[in-house]
Parts: sequence; structure tokens; C-alpha cells
Amino acid sequence: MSHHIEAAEYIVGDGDGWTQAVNYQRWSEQHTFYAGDVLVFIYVPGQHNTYEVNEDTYRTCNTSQGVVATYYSGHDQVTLNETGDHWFLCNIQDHCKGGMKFGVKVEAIMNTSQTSGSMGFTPTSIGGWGWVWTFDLVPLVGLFMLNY
Ligand SMILES: [Cu+2]
Repeated sequence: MSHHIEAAEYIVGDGDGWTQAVNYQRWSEQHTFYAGDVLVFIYVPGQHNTYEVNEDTYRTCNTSQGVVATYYSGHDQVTLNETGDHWFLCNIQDHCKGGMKFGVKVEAIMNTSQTSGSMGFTPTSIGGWGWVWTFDLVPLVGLFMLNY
């Protein structure tokens, strides 16, 4: 009954795409992202862009440091290879400070055939994100990464 064998692709903002005046944090909270999933940022090139940044840069919108990757194509496909937190923003003018930014927490792929007691689900509060379900499953993460 694994519900997540294949990687999923998500259009950021759904029909709105990647633009201003959309609550992307709310959008991201509607999904559970797993390692290997793909975020697609759709926008008119030059009007926006996609920066993956660290958490500090996400909070401050100051991209003089903490930039992990940049995309400008207007159809940016970002694969969430690593589990853990990923932070994105638009670096055009004041778009980031206007709310054009969000974070996602990427989970390890769940192997539902394994029911050992090592899988511990823990409700965890992440600042400003409300309650989310997280779990630690280091052996599975290791297996997954071997596939890349
Ligand atoms: Cu923008």
C-alpha cells in the first residue's frame, strides 16, 4: 500500500504559478513532499526567478549570502533530492519581502513493507509551520541515496 513509489511533480502555486500575491507557505503546507519530488516554478522569465536559499536568507530576503541555487528559465524544475528543509524565494525587487517565498520539509520515502519499531513518528512543531509529522528513518534514507 505504498502511496508514493514514483516521484511527484508539483506546480508551485498550482494555477497561479510563481507570482506575487499568492500565499506560498499555505500552498506548501497542503502537500507532503518526499525525496525525489519535483517543484516546477512557472513564470514569465525576467519578471520573476527562483532562488533556493538557506533559512536565514529565506527569513531576511537578503540574497548577498546563503544562496544555494538560482533558476531563471520561467519553467524551473527543482528536484528535492535531499531530505530536510528547503527554502525558496523570488529575488526580483521586493517580491521576497512581499511574501514570494516559502519553505518545504522533504521527508524520506516511506517503505510501508517495513514495520519495525525503528520507525518513530513524532509530531514536531516547526517555527511558524504549525504541527507537522516528521520521522527519522536513517537506514531507509541511506538506501534511497544509494539509488542516485
Ligand atoms: Cu518575483
